Amino acid sequence: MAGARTDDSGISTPGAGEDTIAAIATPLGEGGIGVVRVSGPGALAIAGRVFRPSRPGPKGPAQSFRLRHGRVVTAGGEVIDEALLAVMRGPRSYTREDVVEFQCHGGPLVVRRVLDEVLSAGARLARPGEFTKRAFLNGRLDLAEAEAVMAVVRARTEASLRAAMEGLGGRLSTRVRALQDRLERAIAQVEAGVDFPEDEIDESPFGPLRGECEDLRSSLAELIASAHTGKILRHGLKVVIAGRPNVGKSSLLNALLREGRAIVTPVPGTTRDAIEETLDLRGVPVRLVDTAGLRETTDPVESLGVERSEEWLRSADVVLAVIDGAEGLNERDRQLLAEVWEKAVVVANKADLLEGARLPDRLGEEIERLAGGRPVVVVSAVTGQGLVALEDELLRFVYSDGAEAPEEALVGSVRVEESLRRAVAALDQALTTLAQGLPEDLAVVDLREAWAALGEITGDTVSEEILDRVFADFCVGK
Ligand SMILES: Nc1nc2c(ncn2[C@@H]2O[C@H](COP(=O)(O)OP(=O)(O)O)[C@@H](O)[C@H]2O)c(=O)[nH]1
Ligand SMILES: [Mg+2]
Repeated sequence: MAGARTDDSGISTPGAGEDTIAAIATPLGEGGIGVVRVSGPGALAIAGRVFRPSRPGPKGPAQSFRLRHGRVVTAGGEVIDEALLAVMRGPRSYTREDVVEFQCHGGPLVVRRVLDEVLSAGARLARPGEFTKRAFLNGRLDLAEAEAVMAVVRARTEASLRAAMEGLGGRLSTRVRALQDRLERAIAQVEAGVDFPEDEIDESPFGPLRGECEDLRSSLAELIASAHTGKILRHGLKVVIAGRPNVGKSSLLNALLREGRAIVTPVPGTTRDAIEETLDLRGVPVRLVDTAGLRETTDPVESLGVERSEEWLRSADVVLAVIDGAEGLNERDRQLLAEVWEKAVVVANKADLLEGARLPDRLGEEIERLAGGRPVVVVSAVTGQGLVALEDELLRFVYSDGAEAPEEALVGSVRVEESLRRAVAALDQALTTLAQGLPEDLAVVDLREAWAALGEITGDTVSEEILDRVFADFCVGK
């Protein structure tokens, strides 16, 4: 069993596993099997109390990694279910504690009753993420990997899953630890230099440290840049479809959702003023928002609606500024383009009504001028012309210099991004100190701070508060 962990900063986190926790690990509902998971020092004893094997097993403790068939029974001897019992003794288990799992029939009531029995036999109900938290506290996963567990669970598209699996495989953690090692070496060198200042008097002592700090800083900046892609792969690219009435916004949404492109969320996130659907666009989750009613009123009293639509536009990663290619621009189109061009893809719809299915030169030139060189795609929501090109444009927003493929999107969490930014700020401070020609040992404080900020990513230097925040986001039973 793990004791309390204490790190250099003196922050201690309570050891996992004084008690034994239990939860339903499968979704509630009808299914092939339902799993009740139990972890902690009492797991085996609890299994002994509620589980009657159908055949007498080997004497002594149950064998690890063997399934046993039997029945789950109440204290009074009533049979609740026929089940398989899996025993995974610590430390070779998910939490590194003794773990048992009951594989029951997958009905909501039967699984619930098995859990109740396990709780009466001495376990306590697990909090969300508590199994993974124990895995972290017992050193099986670091904090970045623990976060990746939930990213894997939540992934709904191929690229999202690939990025999450990189995190679970420890790629981010490895990179971060390597940077921490370099910081440690730099600190050690400075401290050695401080102890023996006369020895090094002739060599320019500030040069190498400054170079190393700049190098570290750019490695961190690269990781931060990958957060752009990482966050999109976790939360979806938010694409807001905007334009005046009748240009074909709703038709465009439907065309983009057409067969072959799976809708990720079966229930559309409908709000009063917009419809949102998440679709799988070549492996990338894209949240398409049709701002029904966006500026569809000329009534100034309805300014609330306008404010809302402004909010939608602000929150968008990309705005599809839809115009009617056959009608050309009016004042409202021009206003919209002026407002959103920076993150816009201009979509000239109704190409099927255009001669030769292309924009008249003068219209094309005006759009070019208004949209400051942003991409213009000519489409038809009716015939499907131009939709593939539009998708290409959308995907261009996903990958960046920091990450050109899902595997490179190592940073997907805001928490990690914040820690990286704090490490960069500390290095900047160190660089300022060095640039001012102040003694190197003054920069050591900042280097230590950068080191500690990086340690928060893997959880080596982390407060209980951050831990609670990370695991509160988990599902029960994970
Ligand atoms: N010919 C043609 N008509 C279209 C196209 N897209 C939409 N429409 C028509 O334009 C009208 C308005 O479309 P709608 O999607 O409701 O526009 P919204 O008000 O911007 O959501 C409807 O009658 C659509 O059938 C298109 O690409 N070509
Ligand atoms: Mg509409």
